Amino acid sequence: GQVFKLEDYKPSEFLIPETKLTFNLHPTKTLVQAELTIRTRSGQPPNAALVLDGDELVLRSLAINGKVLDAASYTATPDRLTINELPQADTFTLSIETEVAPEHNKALSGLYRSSGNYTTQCEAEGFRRITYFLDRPDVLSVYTVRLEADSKEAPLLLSNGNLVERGPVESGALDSGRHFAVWHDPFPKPSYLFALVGGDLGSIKDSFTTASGREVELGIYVEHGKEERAAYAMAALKRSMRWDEEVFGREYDLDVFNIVAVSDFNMGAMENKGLNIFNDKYVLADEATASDADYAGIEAVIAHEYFHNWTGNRITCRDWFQLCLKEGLTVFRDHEFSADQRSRAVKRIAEVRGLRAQQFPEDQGPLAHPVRPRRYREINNFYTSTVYEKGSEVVRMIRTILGAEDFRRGMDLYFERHDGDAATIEDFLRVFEEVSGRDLSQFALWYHQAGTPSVQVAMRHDADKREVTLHLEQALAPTPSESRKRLMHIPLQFGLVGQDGRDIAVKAAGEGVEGDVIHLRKRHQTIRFTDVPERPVLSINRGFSAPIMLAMEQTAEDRMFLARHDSDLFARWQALTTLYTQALTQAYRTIRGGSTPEFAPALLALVGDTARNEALEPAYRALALSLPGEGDIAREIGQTIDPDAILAARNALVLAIAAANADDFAKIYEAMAASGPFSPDAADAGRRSLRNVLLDYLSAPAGDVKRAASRYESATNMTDRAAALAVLAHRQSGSPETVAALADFESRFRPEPLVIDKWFQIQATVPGTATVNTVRELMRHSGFSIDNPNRVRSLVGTFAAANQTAFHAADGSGYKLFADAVLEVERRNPQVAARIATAFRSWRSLEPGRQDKARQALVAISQHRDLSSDLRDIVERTLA
Ligand code: DPP
Ligand code: ZN
Repeated sequence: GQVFKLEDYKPSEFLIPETKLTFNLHPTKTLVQAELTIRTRSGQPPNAALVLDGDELVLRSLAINGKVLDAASYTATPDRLTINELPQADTFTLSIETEVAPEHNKALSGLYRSSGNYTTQCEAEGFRRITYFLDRPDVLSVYTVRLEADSKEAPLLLSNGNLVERGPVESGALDSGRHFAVWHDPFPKPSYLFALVGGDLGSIKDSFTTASGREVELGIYVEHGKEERAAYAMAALKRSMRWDEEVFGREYDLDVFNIVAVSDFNMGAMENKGLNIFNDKYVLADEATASDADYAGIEAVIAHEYFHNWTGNRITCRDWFQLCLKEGLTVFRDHEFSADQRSRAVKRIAEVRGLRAQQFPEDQGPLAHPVRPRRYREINNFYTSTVYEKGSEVVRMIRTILGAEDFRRGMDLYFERHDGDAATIEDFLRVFEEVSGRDLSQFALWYHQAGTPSVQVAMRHDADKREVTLHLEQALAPTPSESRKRLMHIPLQFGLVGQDGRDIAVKAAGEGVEGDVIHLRKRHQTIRFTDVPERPVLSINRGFSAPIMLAMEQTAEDRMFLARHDSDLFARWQALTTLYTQALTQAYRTIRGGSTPEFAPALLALVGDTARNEALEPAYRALALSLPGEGDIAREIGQTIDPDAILAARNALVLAIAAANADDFAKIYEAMAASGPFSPDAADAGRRSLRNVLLDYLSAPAGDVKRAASRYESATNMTDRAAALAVLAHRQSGSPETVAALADFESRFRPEPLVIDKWFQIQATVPGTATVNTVRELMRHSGFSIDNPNRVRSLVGTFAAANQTAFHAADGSGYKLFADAVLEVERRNPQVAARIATAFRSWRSLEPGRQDKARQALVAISQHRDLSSDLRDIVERTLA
C-alpha cells in the first residue's frame, strides 16, 4: 500500500467553502446529492485537475454549474473522481450524486445501519464512503444537510448544527410517507466531523445555560425503553460543560448539543460538531447493569467528546499526522476533569497503570511510533495509546515545566490565535514558548521520538558535609526506523523525605533544579544539595511527572519507608508497586528454577498495614492492594517470557499476602459493606472496589468458594455481581458454585448485550489453556455476533490482550484460534480486526517455542488473500 509522509504535506489547491447535502435514506439504496462550492486557493482559474477522494462509491451523476459533464471530461473509480475539464473561473458549483447501501456496510465506516437506525462514522476517512470529497482535515466547509426518510422508519432526523426546517415531503401525488429535516452548521468543519442520524429512538432532554447566557438544548437519544439509563450521561455532560468554562474558559457555541447512542460502533465515541455519536457502552448505565468502572468510563468519554468541541472542532488538525494535537490534549483535559470530579491520586494511579499496560508495550515493541508519527500506511491504525495516552502525558509535562499559570496563559493564546484553524503541533508548542519565554525545542522530541526513555538514579549522602548528591542518567533504546536517539528533556518532580516523613527543604547547587522539579536534559547529570540536616530518602518522578522507566538504587527498607510515609500519594503507591514487582520477578526466577518462592514477611506486613490504614481512602487502598498484572510482570522480565511461570509467581504472592492478613482482610471486607442506597459516586465506588479486591484475596486459597458465592447471590448492583463472578471464575474455576453463578448470570442478563459482554470477558480471562476451548464455544453462543465490535472486543479481543496463559498457550492453540477469528472479523470490519490483532505485538519477548508458534500465526494471517490494508499494515509491522 501507499505510504503517506508528513514531509509531503501540501495545502489543497482547491477549497470547498460550502457543502450542501441531500440524503434520501434507504437501507440498500440511499441517494446522496452533494452540491459543493469549489474555489481555488489561488483565486485564479484552476491550473490542474480536481481530484476527489472516494471509497467504494457508485457515481450516479455529475454536473458543474448545473451542466451535466460528458464522460470524456472526468474519470470515476470507486475510490477516486478526477475531473480534468474545469471552468475557467476561481469558483464553481460541483454536483455529485452517489448511491450507497447502509444496510450492507459492515465496516461501520461511512453511512451504515445499526439496529435499524441510520448513522455515520467519518473519522478518519469515512466521509469519502458517502460522497466524493476533499476528505482531509484541512479542508473546512459550512454544511447544510437535508435528510429525507420514511416517517415511520426514521421519525428522528439529526445532523450537525441547528435545525432549520422540517416537515412532510411534498410528493405532488398522495402522501409519500416520507418526511425531511434540514440542518445547518454555521461553523466551518472538516468532513470527518460530519454526522447524521435517522431512526426511531427514545430520548431525554435537558438544558444548559452557558456562562455568557446562551441557552443550549441538550438531548441524548437511546433505544426506546432505555431512556432512564441515559440520566448519568446527561449529568456528566452538564458537569463537563461547566468544568470547561471554569477551568479552560471554554463555552459551548451552538443552540443544541445532541448525543446519540448506537450499539454497533468501531470506537468509543465521536465528537461530530453538535451531534456526538456514541458507542452505547459509554452512555447507558444503571445500578443493575453497569459497574463503577462503566460509570467512570461514561463520565470520561462524555467529557472527552464534549471537550473536543474546542480541542478538535473549533481548532482541528492540519493533517492526520497531527492527530495527537486534538487527542492527546483532549485526553489530558478529560483526565483533569475526572481528577477534579473524583480523587486526584486515585485517578492518577489508574492512568499510570493504564499507560504502562497499554502504551509501554506499544512503545517497546514493533508497533512503536512517535506521538506525532511521520508516516503511515493506514491512519486508522494510529488511534493508539501512544497518540492518546502518551500524547496526554506530553501535555501534562508542558504544564509541569511551565507551571499552572503559564500553562493556562498558553492555552488561552492557543484558543485565541488558532480558533478556526487546522493547526499543527508546532503551533501548539509555540504558544507555550511565547507565554513562558522558555525554549521547548528539546522538549519537542517527546512528540518526535518513539520509545520510552529510561532514567537511572543514584543518591549519595555525605553526613559530614551535610550534602546529598544525585546522579541521573537517561537512555532511549532504538525503535523501528529510529536507530539514533537524541537526548530528551525529562521533568522529574522530586522530594527528599526526612525521617519524620516530611520533605526536607533543600538548596540545590548547579543547574537543572527549579522548585520541586529536576530538569534532566543531558545524558548524565549530577545535582548537589547542601545543608541537608539528615539522611533523606529520595522520592522521584512524583505524580509520574514523566512517562519513563525509572531504575533507582534504593534499599527495600527505603522503599518501605516511602510506601508508608511519602507525602506524594502516587509515589507512595509506586514504592509499594516496585516492591511487588521485585518480589514477583524474583519469584518467577525461583519457579523457573524449579523451587518454591518465598516472600519477605516485612512486605506482607506492609500490605496489611496499608489495607488497615484508614487515613487512606478505600479506593486508594484498593489500588495499593492490586498486584502488577501478568503483562506488567512480563514487561519487567523483558525476554524469554514463560507466561505460566508468571501466573504461578503472581498466584504465590496473592496466597502469601492472603495468608498473612486473612483475619484483617475479613474484618475490612465486612466493614466495607454498603450501608445505604446505591450511589455511583467515587466514595461509594471506592468502598466497593476495596471490598472486591479483598474478596479476591480471601477467595484465593483452594476451596474458599463460600464467601464469593454468597457475595454473588446477595449482590444488588453490577459492580459487586460481576466482581464476585470474576473471583469465582478466576479463583475457583470449575467449582459447582462457579458453574451455577455463570449460568445464573447468563440467564439473568440474556437480553442485555452490554452485560453479556462482561460475561464473555470474565470467561475469556480465566487463566489456563482450557480457555481456548471456552472462547471457541462462546463464539457460537447466541449472544455473540462477529459483526458487532463490542462483542468481538469483549470475547476475542479480551482473550488475546488480557489472558497471557491461554492466548500464549504453549501448543499454539490460542494463536490459532485468534488468527482464525481475526480473519473472520476482517472480512466484515477491517478496522476492528486490525485493532485486536495488535495483541501479537510483544511476541518477540516470549520464550523460543511460543515465539515460533506466534510467528506461524502471524505469517498465516499475512498470507491470506485480499487482506485489508488495515490488517496488512499491523501484521507486516509486527513481523518486521
Ligand atoms: N476522535 C474520536 C475520539 O477519540 C474517535 N476516535 O474521541
Ligand atoms: Zn478524542
